[in-house]
Amino acid sequence: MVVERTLVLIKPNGVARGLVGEVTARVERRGFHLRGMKMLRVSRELAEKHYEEHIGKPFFGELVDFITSGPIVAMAVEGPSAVKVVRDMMGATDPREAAPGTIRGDYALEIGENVVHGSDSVESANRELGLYFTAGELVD
Ligand code: D4T
Repeated sequence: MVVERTLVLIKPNGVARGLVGEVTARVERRGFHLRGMKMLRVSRELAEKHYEEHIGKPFFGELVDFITSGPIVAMAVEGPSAVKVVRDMMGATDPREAAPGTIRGDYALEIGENVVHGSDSVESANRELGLYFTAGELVD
């Protein structure tokens, strides 16, 4: 069994709609452990670092505008194969294609406002956790 850590973000529309408890409960009830959690307002600088792979794409401006538009909740989530399992729980990036029972399949309709983010690889998770948390903000 490979225990991994991944970054989960509850995006501004998820926080505004009162879905913090719902998303967190799903993650915890699945059996994952929270190793860090905070609410923050994402700066444009942080957003551009987080989404650097999308620089130059047509949706990049809107992506940065959206993630900086209000407070988010960031979580460091740990457990077996956390990267893949958490993304499976979130469903497809485009919520219209996300299966019912997934977070996006139950709570979203627009790709630009898809409620949650989950790291897409162990390498991305390590990089992204380092963007959102200092070592001292994570527990073992
Ligand atoms: P995030 O990063 O939000 O978890 O999304 P994914 O990992 O599932 O998907 P992604 O990196 O391909 O896209 C990042 C972010 O951009 C938005 N987006 C994406 C968009 O608004 N229009 C698009 O055409 C695409 C591909 C949604 C998620």
